[in-house]
Amino acid sequence: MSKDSKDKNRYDNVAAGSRRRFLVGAGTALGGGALAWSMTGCEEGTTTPSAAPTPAPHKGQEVHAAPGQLDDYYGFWSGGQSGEIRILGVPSMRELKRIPVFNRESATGWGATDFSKKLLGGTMSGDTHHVHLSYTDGTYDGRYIYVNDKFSARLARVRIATMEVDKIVDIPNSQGTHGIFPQRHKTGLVLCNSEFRIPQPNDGRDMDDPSKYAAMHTAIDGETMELKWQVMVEGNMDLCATDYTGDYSFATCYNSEGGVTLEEMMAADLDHLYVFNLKAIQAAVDAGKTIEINGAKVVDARGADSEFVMRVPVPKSPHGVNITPDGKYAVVAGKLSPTCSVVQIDMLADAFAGKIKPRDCVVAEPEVGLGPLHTAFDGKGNAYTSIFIDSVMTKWNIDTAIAQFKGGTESPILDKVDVHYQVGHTNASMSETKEADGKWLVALCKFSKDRFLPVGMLHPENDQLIDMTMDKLEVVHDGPAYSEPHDCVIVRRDIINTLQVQDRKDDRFAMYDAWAKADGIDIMSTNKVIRNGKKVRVWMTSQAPKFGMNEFKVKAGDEVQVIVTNIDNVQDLSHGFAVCNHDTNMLINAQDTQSITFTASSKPGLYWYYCSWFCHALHLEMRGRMFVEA
Ligand code: CUK
Ligand code: CUA
Repeated sequence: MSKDSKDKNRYDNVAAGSRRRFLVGAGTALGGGALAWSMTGCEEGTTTPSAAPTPAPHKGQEVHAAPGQLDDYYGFWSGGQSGEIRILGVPSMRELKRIPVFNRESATGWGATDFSKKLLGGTMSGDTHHVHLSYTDGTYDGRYIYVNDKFSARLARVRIATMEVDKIVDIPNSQGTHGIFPQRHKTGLVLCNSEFRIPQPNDGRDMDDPSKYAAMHTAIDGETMELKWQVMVEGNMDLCATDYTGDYSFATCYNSEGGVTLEEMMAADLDHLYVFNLKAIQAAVDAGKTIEINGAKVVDARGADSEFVMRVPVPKSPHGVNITPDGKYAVVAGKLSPTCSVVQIDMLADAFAGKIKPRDCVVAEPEVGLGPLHTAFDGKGNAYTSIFIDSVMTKWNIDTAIAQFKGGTESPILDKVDVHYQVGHTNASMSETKEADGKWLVALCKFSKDRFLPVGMLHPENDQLIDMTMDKLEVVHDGPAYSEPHDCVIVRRDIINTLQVQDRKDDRFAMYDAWAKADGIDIMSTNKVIRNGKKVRVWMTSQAPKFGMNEFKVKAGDEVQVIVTNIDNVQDLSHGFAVCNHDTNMLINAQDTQSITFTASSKPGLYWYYCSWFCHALHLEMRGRMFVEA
């Protein structure tokens, strides 16, 4: 038997065995067999590549982008533990750029420049899971990208015009900031879930008393990136979503048990979708009905349902929550239940008013496969749910699922396509807007196993592209990805407009302008060394292929700040500034200014500085001498 067919059999056996169980408990398929299987699908030891059979020619949309041809969509991928955001072209799946966010990056100097250091505050790693763009009137407005840091409870914002981070905010009283989602009716609040429950306040009290732990649903102002309020709830929160009207935000709660071990967290057959009533919360905040914890205004909504928070019971350890493009339904993926729960949003007001029970708002619960995680939409009434354990994408019809829930006999399941392997997030072109267009679906697979040449113990992930314009879903591209994208959004290219040269409008420039004013210099033309005790500030221009200064002198151990302004006014004419043997490099784009501060070597001598980004035929000659005097 070939390795492929052996693996296929093993897959079939596990999947068939697991499907018999409606709910999955600890020690059954997910707890033991299936997950263990997914981790050990390959034989131990070394592997040799064995290619899958050549697929039949694809009959749907054009996938390949020929040389020089542009993609129709931008894909914004989170970078997981790499701490970054990545930009891909869709459908070619070509990686176009990485935006460093919470990570230190050598190429651009992010995390080393003065501005990025100020934003990062010394925390140089991050875990980005969820990347979402700002909205106006239910669709992307092309202004900002928001992304979470799960490691250190932060939210960052990228200005789309520059594709650079312009703000980072710390989220207090939170650990494991995971799901985030901006409001969709306007650029308003960005809601952020803390996944891990902690004592409140977390100051050494109640450390070993989980009954006292709580989690925060936090609202950050998407314009100012300031903390507005927090709502404290008893259960943990995983994924986040907002409606299209500004009334509600949502959080899945997989640990309503309040457990601290795996077994405890998986005990209950029903957990919750938390529904947050944003107007009631805002009214309480405005009326001062909050408590203060570490400077945050906190609405305490623990325990029972209230005007602030309602708990819709859904099976079991739910993960993703996604809102249909028409704004009518929240689709909650069951994770440990092979179902998605469809919650009708316009029934929530009656449930808040006590006229119906929260569970009455669940209007469908189709069986979609084992381990449903996330759902995308085509804007034509169909949903596409990623199924982790079965390694499939399931296409299902929402109206048929609702009819089935009322007793109808037609199956809502329209198609299932194998993906390779263990798909986490999925998303589709414009899926999270009212303009969902049903063109391209991606499956972000956590394991790639035999799909690529072996590259050592850590395999790439496999971001697969699926054509969703035909009756049958068809995988049309394997996209190896470095660890570890969780989520992505796919955005029509006409929405994204970026600068070719810097417009100098970010906060960063106010900082340089203040320094220039203090030093009495013209930032765009002055080349000057200004000494202030042990501190030396070097103002320098760059214009291909020369720096404005061929040499400067400092003393051993000086604190040296170099501020470089790239006065070239030409698209893609970027320079770098690197100082040999000083762990110092930064990128300076056209018409941009960047600054970096370092300590001059304790060893007197000559240290060359040079342009590290290829800019000109005489790029190698673009350098100068830093003399470090005793
Ligand atoms: S989570 Cu990773 S697969 Cu962080 Cu959105 Cu679902
Ligand atoms: Cu300037 Cu290379």
